[in-house]
Amino acid sequence: MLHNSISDIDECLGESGVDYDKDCHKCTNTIGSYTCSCDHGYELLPNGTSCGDVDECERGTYDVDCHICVNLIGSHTCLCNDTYTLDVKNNNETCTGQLTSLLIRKCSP
Ligand SMILES: [Ca+2]
Repeated sequence: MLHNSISDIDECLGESGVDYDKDCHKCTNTIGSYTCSCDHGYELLPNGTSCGDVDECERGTYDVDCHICVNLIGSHTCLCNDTYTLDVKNNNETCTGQLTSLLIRKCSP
């Protein structure tokens, strides 16, 4: 017979990879077990205790300003068309136009 919280072990107070899943980002103790929540860019896997990468490219959840989506573990980035660069202000998840051709001035020798 379980004696409620008295017999419960808080796995979350233990060691990652030993007492709770090493891929569990935020462990929350429950009576008799534990649950996990995952960092941005990850989702809880069906086992309920580990977090896995979300493939934003496959799911099509990336921004329209991302020319070619490249999945990364925990995030994603983009390949940009000519004259565009990754927008660091947007976590490199979009391409931003850089008018580099207009900024290069021809210098007469
Ligand atoms: Ca990803």
